[in-house]
Amino acid sequence: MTAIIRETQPIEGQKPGTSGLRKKTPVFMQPGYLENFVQAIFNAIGGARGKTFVLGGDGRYFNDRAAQVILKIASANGAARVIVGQGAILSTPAASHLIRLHQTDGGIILSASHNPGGAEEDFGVKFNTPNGGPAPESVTQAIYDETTCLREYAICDTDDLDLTRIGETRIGDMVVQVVDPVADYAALMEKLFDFDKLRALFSGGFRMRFDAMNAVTGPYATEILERRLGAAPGTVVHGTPLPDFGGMHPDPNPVWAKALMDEMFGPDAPDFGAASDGDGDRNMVVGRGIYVSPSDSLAVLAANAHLAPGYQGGLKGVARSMPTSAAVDRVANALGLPCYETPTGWKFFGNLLDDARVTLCGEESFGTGSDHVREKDGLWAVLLWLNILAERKESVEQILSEHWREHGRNYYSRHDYEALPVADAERVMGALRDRLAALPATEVQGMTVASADDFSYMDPVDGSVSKGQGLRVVFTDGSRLVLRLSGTGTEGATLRLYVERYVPGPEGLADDVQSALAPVIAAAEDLSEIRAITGRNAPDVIT
Ligand code: G16
Repeated sequence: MTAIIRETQPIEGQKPGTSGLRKKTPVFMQPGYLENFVQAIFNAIGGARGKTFVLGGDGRYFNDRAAQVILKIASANGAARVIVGQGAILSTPAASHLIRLHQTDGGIILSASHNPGGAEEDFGVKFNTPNGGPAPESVTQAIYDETTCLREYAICDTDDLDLTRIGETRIGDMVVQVVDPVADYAALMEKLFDFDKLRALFSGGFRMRFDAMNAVTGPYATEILERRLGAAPGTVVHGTPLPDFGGMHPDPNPVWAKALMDEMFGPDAPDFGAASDGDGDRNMVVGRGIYVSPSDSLAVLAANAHLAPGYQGGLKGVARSMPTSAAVDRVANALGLPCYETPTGWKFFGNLLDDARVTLCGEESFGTGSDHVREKDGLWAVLLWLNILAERKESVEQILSEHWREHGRNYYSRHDYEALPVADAERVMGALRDRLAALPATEVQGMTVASADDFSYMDPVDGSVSKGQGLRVVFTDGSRLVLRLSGTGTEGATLRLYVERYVPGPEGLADDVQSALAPVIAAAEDLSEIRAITGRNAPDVIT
């Protein structure tokens, strides 16, 4: 086995987005593309020599071959050990846990998350730091800088390893430790939740459907829900991870998890439904006949987390991304907890969690998590819901209604305009940005603008500043609209419009969401002319 140095050229466009580098699979499969990026990661963190990393991915097309390449590059760069999930499989939260459990120097996660997978679909590579979380902007910028001047990479000229067998092998001096991808994660869940109570819940006839969307959570959910908790066989559907997710779009929302929604709103619906995404960090929760928006889910979990053993001492604080609704703020206020508002991207929660300022965080994009790892965690959120249901012995609908009665309801929705020409999307953003300064005190659709700005965040722990994180217009009645460009797409630009309206109750807590938000949606069109500029009549996805 020899380590060889290959000459290369910088490749344009290797700038990590909201969550790592995501591109079409054929782009990643071009000669040198993956190699350059991985070498840039190692260069940016001061080299790999003597270090230990975790490696795994969500099993999408090219996952297996990419893992082999990364192992060969790691070895040639002098890494001491790489801990790999069996078959190069690890869910994102499980990878985060392994990075922390073994106190490694970080990890490489192969995933484009909720984006479709396959030979012509999406692939991605993400570096997580030793705290288990996505690399902060300072690190992703350093990686990008490396990609712009890279002239060579090191790689071992050797056969592929057998990653299907648990145990240790080597590439040169580097140990490759193949581990069960599920075991350590499941053990962590057993510590956080009352598995006896959950077993009793299921043996008492509680019925659940978990749609793993042919993605990575299948084996995790089957082991935990069906084997350890005794949920009926068949509780987990689409439980086998497939390289193309069986053609599914593994994004757990009412549009892409339609079969689950139909079942939960149909006759004889189970008590509880949930879905997870490509790499297992997102979740959608549905009760019988009622959908739980991610922002409401975060608020309900914050209000009830103390019912689960892992959180019985209460929460230190909560955090949400700026476009996420303020429902959790109301809970924090009622409980006297600090509440932080960060830019979109889980990486912004890392410092708050490490500094023990918050216990729970969440985002409107179907992400919820806690300080148990440094990623959002889909199955964790589902188990916390189950623990709460087991303790409260009420339905999802009862819990939500009571929550709104107590705290009021933040009606909320996100409208996505996908695959727009970049220039059109930028024109929409530019048009609104130019008007922001003049908006306060003006009237739009019968509402008065209280404030309007381009969100900028100063990390309270390290003082770093992130600018240009989304345009927001807040009205005096607490209604709000936010416009930002997605940082995770691979095709053109995706424009996201987030709309919110607060109703204190007791009247008007059970209205249709889109109708309740109609004035804010109309105000968004007045101010940004999305439809006029893009020529689109309606959003592609509404969540
Ligand atoms: C990633 C980030 C999330 C973010 C989401 C949407 O999720 O980890 O923090 O909310 O993207 O980002 P955007 O609106 O920029 O597309 P995931 O599940 O794709 O890793």
